[in-house]
Order: sequence, then structure tokens, then C-alpha cells
Amino acid sequence: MTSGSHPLLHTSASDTAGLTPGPSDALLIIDVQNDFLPGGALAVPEGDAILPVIRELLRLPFGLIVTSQDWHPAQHVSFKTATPAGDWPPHCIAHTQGAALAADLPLPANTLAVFKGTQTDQDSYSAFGGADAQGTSLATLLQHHGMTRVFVCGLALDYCVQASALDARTAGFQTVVITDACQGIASDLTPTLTRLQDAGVTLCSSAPLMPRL
Ligand code: VGL
Ligand code: ZN
Repeated sequence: MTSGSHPLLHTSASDTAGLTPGPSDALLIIDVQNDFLPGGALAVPEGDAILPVIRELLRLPFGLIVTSQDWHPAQHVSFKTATPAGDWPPHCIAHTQGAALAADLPLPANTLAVFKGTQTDQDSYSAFGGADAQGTSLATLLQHHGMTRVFVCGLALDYCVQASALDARTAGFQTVVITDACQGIASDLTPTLTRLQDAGVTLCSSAPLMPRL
């Protein structure tokens, strides 16, 4: 969402003190996959607007970068084509171009990748329901790397970003959602932002995270 566009985002300088990323902070990039971008099977409106913001975030000294990917079998329970019908058009089918991450993200070589919704009969909006290629859960990966705080960005704010941020809190991480690095599906994102704030998630825009010139 466009920074400063929502009344729940009235962050002052004192609100954002201490939000500068450091070595025990992870950047969690949720589902920035071709199928959720313009032209994709389940495109989030203006989903590509967040790409330049995420590129800026990738220059900050996070201790760890983690990407999540929706990674569905061809007959997934969430698909309208399933019986009983799910909610979504077929999307992010494992190993397809639609499931690939956006090509123009300069991810460091040590980026960790987690995959979710990989079983035919189960869905997970949350990246915390996913695991890396070795089967290690996201919470365990973050703990093993000494992360205490997660900054969350990506698609879609009202589905997978929201679910991931709420689970990050439940798992005991300090949690920050970078709102201008997320894009939602619903036209009114107030219920999502309210739910996040009520759960103790910090909402901020990317600008205060950037080093001063
Ligand atoms: C998502 C709908 C279905 C998401 C994933 O990434 O927000 N939304 N699958
Ligand atoms: Zn999905």
C-alpha cells in the first residue's frame, strides 16, 4: 500500500526509533511470485508497486533474508477446480514459472527459501506453516539463526502477509509489517491493519528504516 495512505499509520519519529534493522532481524518476503504479480493467475492489484521498495529493503543490514513461496500441487484443495471447490483460481503450481519468485529481486546468495501449501489436501496462508527444502520449519530456521525480530513484506497483505505476521507474534518474535512493501487484495485494508495492531504487530512504512544521508 502507498505509504502514508492509511489513518492507522501515523508513525512519528519516536514511534520508529529502534526500528533500524540489524544482525538479529530477519526480512521475511512473503509470496512475491509471478502468479501474484500483474499478468499472473491470481494477480494482486498493483502488486508490482512493492518491488522497488523491497529492492531498497534488500540493501539494509538484515541478519537473514527469507522468502516464502506458495508451492501447490496441480490439484490443490484451495483451487476452484477442486471438489469441493476452493476459493482461488489455480495458482503457484510447484516448479512452474507462476510459482517462481519475481525475477528482479537482488536476493543475496544465502537467502533461505520456505515453501507452503505443498500437500494436496492442506493449505497454509502463513509462511510459518511452511518449511525449507530439508523440511525445517520457518520458526526453527529463524531461531537457529538467532533472529529475535522479523520484518514482514510481500503479497497479499490481507491473506498470507497477515497470517504470517500473526504467527510470527505467536511464535514469540517481535514483528514489524512494512506497509508500503505489501499490497492487499481487498480495497479496504483497515480490518487487516487493526487485527495486526491488536496482536502487537508494529506497522511502519519503509522510509524510517532507511539510513539517513
Ligand atoms: C495467497 C491466496 C491464495 C497469498 C496464497 O499469498 O496471499 N492468497 N494463496
Ligand atoms: Zn495459494
